[in-house]
Parts: sequence; structure tokens; C-alpha cells
Amino acid sequence: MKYLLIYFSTFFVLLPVLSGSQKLHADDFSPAFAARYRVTFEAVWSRTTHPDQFPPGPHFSPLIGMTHQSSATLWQSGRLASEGIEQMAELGATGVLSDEVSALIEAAQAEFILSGSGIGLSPGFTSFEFDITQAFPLVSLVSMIAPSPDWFIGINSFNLRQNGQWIEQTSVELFPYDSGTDSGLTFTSSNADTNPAEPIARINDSPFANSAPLGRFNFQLIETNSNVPISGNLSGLYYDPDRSGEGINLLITKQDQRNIATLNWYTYHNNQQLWLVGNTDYQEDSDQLTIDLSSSQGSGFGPAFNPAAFELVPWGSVTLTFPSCDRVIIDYTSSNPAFGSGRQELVKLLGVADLKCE
Ligand SMILES: [Ca+2]
Repeated sequence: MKYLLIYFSTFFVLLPVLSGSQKLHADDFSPAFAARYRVTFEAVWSRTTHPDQFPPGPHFSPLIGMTHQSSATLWQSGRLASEGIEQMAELGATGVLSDEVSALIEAAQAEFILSGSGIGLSPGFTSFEFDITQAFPLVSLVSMIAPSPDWFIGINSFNLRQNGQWIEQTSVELFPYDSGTDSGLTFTSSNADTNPAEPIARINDSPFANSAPLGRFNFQLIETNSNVPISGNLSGLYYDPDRSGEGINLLITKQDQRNIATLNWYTYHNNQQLWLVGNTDYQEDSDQLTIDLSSSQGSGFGPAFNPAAFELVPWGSVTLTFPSCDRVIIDYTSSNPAFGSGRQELVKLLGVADLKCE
């Protein structure tokens, strides 16, 4: 075993010279997003869909919203509108609502602000792309029905993940809401501030008594950087081309009903070789491995090796994730302050015969 380990250590040094750096650079990592979507606002509102009092110049104000957690709310039927929602619903203004989203981002309840153009003349289309991550999978997005006293369309806390997956494609129909902040009864009523304000409510009477949607948001998944599920084809040697001379050997295997991953991390400490070793059982369908690692000490080479003297010293743990089947991200935390915690991104140097990376 020791012979093999030395052999591998040599490989980490030699192979980069042999193979050059083709496809080995890991500088295109973008772990900041988990999925990218295009949302298209398809407005159908017209004299045909809503003939009652249909106004001149029907349009929708610029889209504004956020990706967030369930602890954050942009707007909700039955609740009072925030000042930002009032400004959006009455004037189509987005400044105050943007500030409210920024505060939620600051409070770590929302992640990204969403903004897109409006629709100058309905019916019509507008679309934009946005990033979203697993920790903030909800989307809220609104636009003013214009002209109107304080009416708007929107979605509240729409979850783009289902059964642990990003939804490929979905449509959400859009119905009119009254923000409860202006008492006008027709599209072109003059301003009449509602004081005190009333809760946000779906409009079911004139001029929207026919219950027809004003349009829909179509969400289309463009790409994801979700992690590759754990399987045998992730086995192999990984290293960082810019840090040649150290790396990991990962073996992922099945043994009697168990799924087992073993990790050997060949590295250094205080100018001495250091091997960190460990293994874990992992769940079928998981997309990460968390492995407790130990260093070893207490014995000698060859005939001097004494299994009774051999000792494992707990070192800490690593979590491995695989953006693709030839790249690994190692997040490590050592219980020894001399090592601390950090991240390394490695690329595969050698895989296993007959197991394709795809
Ligand atoms: Ca008002």
C-alpha cells in the first residue's frame, strides 16, 4: 500500500508535465448561482379580454421583485401593502420597493433583486434572465396595471424547486390585485389616497369581474450548476494544476448493500508529507460527501512497520461536491487550528478505466 501511495504522489508531480494544461484549468467555476431562468411576462390584457371600461394606453410598469426565503415577503393578499408596493401599484415607481428588497438582502432573507422592463402597450411581451440558488428558491415579482388607481399583477413566493429539482418550465397566470392604498374605482380615477390603508386583495368586481387573467409569467430553466450525484465514475485522482505535487485519491464503491467513499488526501505540513485518510457511507442519490479525516503516525517503514503502534489522529472533516464529473470542490475544516478551514477546487487527473465522465 505504501508503495502505491508513493507512486501516486509521483504521478501528481509528473503528469501535469506530460499532459499539459488542456481542460485542466478550474477558473470557470461559478458556484454563486445554482440555476439561471428566463422569465417572460406575456401580457394578454386587451379590449377583447377585459372590455369593461377598457382604458386608452394600456400598459404595465417595469417588473420588480426578488428571489428569497419564506421568511421574506414582498407582498401578500390579505396584508397591508408596504410603501414600496404602494408606490409601485399607484405610480409604477420601483425605487422604494428596490430599497425594501435591498434591506431584505441585507438581512439575509432575500438574495437577488429582479428587475425587468415593463410593457409599453398591452398585449405584449417582455423578458429577462435571473439567477437563483437553492437557499433562496422563491420568486416574488410585480408590475402595475396602468393606467389604474393602485392595481397590479404579480406572484408571491413562487417556488421554482419541486421535489429537490429546478422546475424546467412553468407558467403562472396573473390576476389583478388592489394594493388597498388608493380608493379610485376606475382605470383613470384621479388620486384618492386610502387612509387608513386596506389589505391587499384580489379584484373580483368591475372592471375585472370576468375573472380572466391579464397575462402570465413563463419561467424557462436555462442552465444549472447543480452538483453531479455521487457515483463510481467520480473515482480517480484529482489535483490543482497550479499546485502540482499534492492531490486526492477518491474511490467510490459499493460493497454488500453499502455505498462507500474513501478519500486519501496527499499533502504536507511543516515540510513533511501528510496523508489525510477517511471514508464514509453515503446515501444513494446524494450529491455530496462529508468525510471525517485522520492523519496517521506511530510506526516505521517495511519490516519496522508495527500495526500495534499505528495510530489514527483525528484531523477534521471535508465536504466534497462535484460541479461536473471531472471537478471537485473540497470544503475542509480541521479541528487543529494549524490547518483551519478553507476551500480547494481540483480537477480530475486520472479516472477509472471504462467508467466514462459524462
Ligand atoms: Ca395611496
